[in-house]
Amino acid sequence: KRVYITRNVPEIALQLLNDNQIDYTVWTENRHQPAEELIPVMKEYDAIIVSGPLQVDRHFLESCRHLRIISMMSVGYDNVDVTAAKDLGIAVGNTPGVLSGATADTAFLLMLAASRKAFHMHKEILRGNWNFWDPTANLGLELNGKTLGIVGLGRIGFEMAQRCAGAYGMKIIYYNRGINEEAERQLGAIRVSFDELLQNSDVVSVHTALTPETKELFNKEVFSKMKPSAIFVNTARGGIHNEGDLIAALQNGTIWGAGLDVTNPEPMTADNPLLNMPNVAVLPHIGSATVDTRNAMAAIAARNVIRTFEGKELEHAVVENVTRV
Ligand code: 8YV
Repeated sequence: KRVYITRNVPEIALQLLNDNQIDYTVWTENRHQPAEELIPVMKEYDAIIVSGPLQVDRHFLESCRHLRIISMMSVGYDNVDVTAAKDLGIAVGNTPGVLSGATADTAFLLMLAASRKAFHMHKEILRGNWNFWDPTANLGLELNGKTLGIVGLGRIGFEMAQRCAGAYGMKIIYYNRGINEEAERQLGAIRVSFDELLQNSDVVSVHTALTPETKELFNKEVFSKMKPSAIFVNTARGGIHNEGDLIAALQNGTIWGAGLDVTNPEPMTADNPLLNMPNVAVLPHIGSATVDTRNAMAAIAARNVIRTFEGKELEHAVVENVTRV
């Protein structure tokens, strides 16, 4: 049995594969290997551990003769054609739960950094502009007692809501397909329509998957319904906002600020106007990037592969393990 691993992964994953006498190849070059380059190689492999933006489409899957599982080292799987995997009898695993705290920390950090223009101030100091103090300069917004609107109240959204309710007594409203009883009971969260959320939130934080329904959900029209004092936070997927519309909304004062761990496209270039806006904080997709979380993600990704070879159910399945058709 052989496993292809698309990026360097924490040692724990390799240890688990070694312990189970499973051979693996790790792509170690410092660039993402594109699908067309990987396809000819994949004929030799029974499993793939995917980290990063590899496009796993129907053509890719049809070309992998022996593939039994796509083991995502991520919670998101928007880059995988799940229907094609199902049709071809290829399992798909992911790593939910273990990254919720770290990702919510990143959302919280970005919200706070945007509200106090922290990244911009840091840049000014690096430029030698420490003495730009003035009583009317550098003014941010406070979060205490404000309203947080969560779009997609799953595990990560819940952790973000918990942090904001705990730290600032923020009122939590949410837009979600279903009711989140735990959030309503524990945090007094109130489920509202999308428009109500936009109109009433001081911070809108996105925690939903990228799907055809959420693709560019945040566009010119949607930003125009938000408060001019609102902060938009996206730690989910860059594809959920239209970046041109976001830039325009920030430039013309439609909304106040933004905190982004994900951009559209990724990577963003250094000349992106978002990087020069005082009220905007940007990070390079580091939501789950802590030692503890990445170890936990790598271990689940490896165990999902091992369990597939043992004919067992996956630890976390997007497409359950079935005999390959
Ligand atoms: C990963 C993520 O870092 O879990 C996700 O969906 O976006 C991140 O945790 C990224 O997908 C690389 O695997």
